[in-house]
Amino acid sequence: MKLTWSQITPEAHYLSRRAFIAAGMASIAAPAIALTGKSSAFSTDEKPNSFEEITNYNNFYEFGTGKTDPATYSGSLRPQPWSVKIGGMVDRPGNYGVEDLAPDSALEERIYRLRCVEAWSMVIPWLGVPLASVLEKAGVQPGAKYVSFQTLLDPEQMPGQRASRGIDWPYREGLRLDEAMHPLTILATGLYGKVLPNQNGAPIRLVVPWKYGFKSIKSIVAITLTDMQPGTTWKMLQSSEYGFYANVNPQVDHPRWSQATERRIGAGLLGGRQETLMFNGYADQVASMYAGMDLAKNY
Ligand SMILES: Nc1nc2c(c(=O)[nH]1)N[C@H]1C(S)=C(S)[C@@H](COP(=O)(O)O)O[C@H]1N2
Ligand SMILES: [Mo]
Repeated sequence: MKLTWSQITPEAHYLSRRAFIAAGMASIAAPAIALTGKSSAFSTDEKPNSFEEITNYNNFYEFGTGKTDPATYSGSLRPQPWSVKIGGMVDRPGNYGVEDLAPDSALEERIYRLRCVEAWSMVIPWLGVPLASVLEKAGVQPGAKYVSFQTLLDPEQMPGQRASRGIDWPYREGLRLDEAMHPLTILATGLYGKVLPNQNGAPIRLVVPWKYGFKSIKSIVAITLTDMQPGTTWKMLQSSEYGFYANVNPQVDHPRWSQATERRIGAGLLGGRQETLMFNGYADQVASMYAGMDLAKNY
């Protein structure tokens, strides 16, 4: 039986309250509502990283490229009210409120490994809903083959967008439809039993645990169903280094570094490196989607 986070740590509330204060402006804006999620057989029983680690070591270039920049500067993001424009090859296009796409009553707790392409990793107790449940609300049309996602474009709320950093804002990501419909793929609206902090992609972000972290796009404002592979930010920036698939694969190195091992954040300077697993340890669930594909070419 899987325990939920609150069952494992009765002191979670005390700890997260401290973290809440430590994380500064960005999370003070989030209401201190306790969210609960049904436990899931997809959760790992590995020890989650602390709330402090998860909310102070981030990649969110819209707020700067330093790991602490998102925690320091994301207070300018206004995650409420927020709607997601779902369009393209769907029966019911329109603007959907976050509370309708991911009602509190539907939330599941998914404790997932997150493996960044930069070779660090964490374990994060997300709260969210299957992306499939959201796509079913909009009604996917038969010809649709891909799903594309866009982050908010607003340099006033996201000052990092004033600098190009080679990125053609907004940040964009995409999945094949079968990947999008896979039960491991979620849209997260919370973590550690609370509303998603701004630095983690408030109010709603993608989580695809078998792919490098850059696929898990934050602060989503648009989801579009298409019949062509959509452009994706890191591939557009440097396609020789970052592909569309971006499946975690210890056998296919990044041109500038090995992907064979990873540094687990918080595991300590000495004991911190561990082997990276194929599909980030989710091979039993996802490998069949890539049967017959050359994963060295489709990186
Ligand atoms: N919009 C947007 N989404 C993003 C990013 C970003 O810079 N902008 N960084 C990605 C990368 S590289 C990683 S590793 C994860 C990090 O998620 P976390 O900060 O919640 O751990 O977010 C991904 N989603
Ligand atoms: Mo990343």
